[in-house]
Amino acid sequence: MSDPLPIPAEPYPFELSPKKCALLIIDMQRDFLEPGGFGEMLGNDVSQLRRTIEPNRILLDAWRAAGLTVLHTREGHRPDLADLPPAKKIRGKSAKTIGDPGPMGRILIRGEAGHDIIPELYPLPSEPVIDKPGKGAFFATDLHAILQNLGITQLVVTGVTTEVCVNTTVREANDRGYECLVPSDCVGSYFPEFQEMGLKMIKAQGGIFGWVTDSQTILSALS
Ligand code: C5J
Repeated sequence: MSDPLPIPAEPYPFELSPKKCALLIIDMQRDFLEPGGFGEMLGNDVSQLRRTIEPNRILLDAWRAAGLTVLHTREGHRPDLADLPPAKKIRGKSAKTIGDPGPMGRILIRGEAGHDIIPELYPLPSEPVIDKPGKGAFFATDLHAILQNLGITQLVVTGVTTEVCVNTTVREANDRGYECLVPSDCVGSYFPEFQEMGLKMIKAQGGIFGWVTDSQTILSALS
């Protein structure tokens, strides 16, 4: 595999350095994606997120086959809720909130079924899983230290949701000096207009905080 691998992207090609580039899969959790989960309970159309599963699975397989670094994140909280800001607990004023009993166990609580990653993309024991209490994967986690220890300087960021945890994480990563590439078909939003704008924001102004491509373009370069 050549290094760097030029990946056609917007606003201009991304120079992917395989040994320094990790696949970071954001919050592909059962409660966000599965019918009957917390996301659907709130009235969201989970099919908007589920279309990202297959492209993510294929990209993950290719990444693993190439022997490259993979990390996963999960949004959630301690069972005692000590890391849950009161403002986040009451946000939305919905009848059920984080920590309450939900359709797949306590909502967004570590160790509960709904908090775990969907089976299609389940982490291997060798792949770090970052449990994050916030939207960004760098806030209150050891992600930055792990990436630095692995010599990672670039991230391919996938997962859900495009405008919330993916966007927040890409912004945080950019501020810490990482170069981020986002494959549009591997990120999803419950809201089509946020999907479109979330991707536009990343690549605007000469790639203000990242690059956008699609998974097939990355796969073609890797093969
Ligand atoms: C994520 C959320 N993962 N939308 N969470 O984006 O609350």
